[in-house]
Amino acid sequence: MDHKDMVGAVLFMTIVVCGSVVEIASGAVHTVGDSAGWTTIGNVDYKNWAATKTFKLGDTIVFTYNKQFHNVMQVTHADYRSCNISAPIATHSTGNDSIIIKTYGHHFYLCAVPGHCQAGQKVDINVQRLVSSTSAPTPSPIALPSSPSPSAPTSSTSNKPNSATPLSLIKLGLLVAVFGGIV
Ligand SMILES: [Cu+2]
Repeated sequence: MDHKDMVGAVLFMTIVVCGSVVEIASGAVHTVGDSAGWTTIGNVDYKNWAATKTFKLGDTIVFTYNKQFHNVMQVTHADYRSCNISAPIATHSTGNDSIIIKTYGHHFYLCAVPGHCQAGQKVDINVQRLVSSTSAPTPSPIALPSSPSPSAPTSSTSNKPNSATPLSLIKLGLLVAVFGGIV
């Protein structure tokens, strides 16, 4: 391995490591039920808990509980509603389960111990597509008669493509540059 290869390898590793750190740092961690955890004690309102959070792709959902008394089962919407535990999508039972959310939409979880789901130990983690790009949640489409901005001739509502792409493009560009340097 000559010097040029070494430089290329080091650069490549640096990019990989930095990229990973950025991606890890970008995901929030949500402990279900906050300090109460995953339990039937105290009638925790998990629907209310979820409603106070904004879930994004890459976020980590943590279930903390006594594994002697509870578990975590991911189920379909129908099984979530009916507390049916016979066809789980996934089951977790360590007592400290971290689940990274990788897909949009609803993720339904319940405790499969008899009676617990019926008692309210169930939660719906919903990852919505367009979350924080327009930070103002005011639903006022006919707000002010402001003049249309000349810099934005097209629709101002289509702002989703620029959420994740710049970092990826930079990474890709650097990779191409590094490999170009090696070859
Ligand atoms: Cu339980």
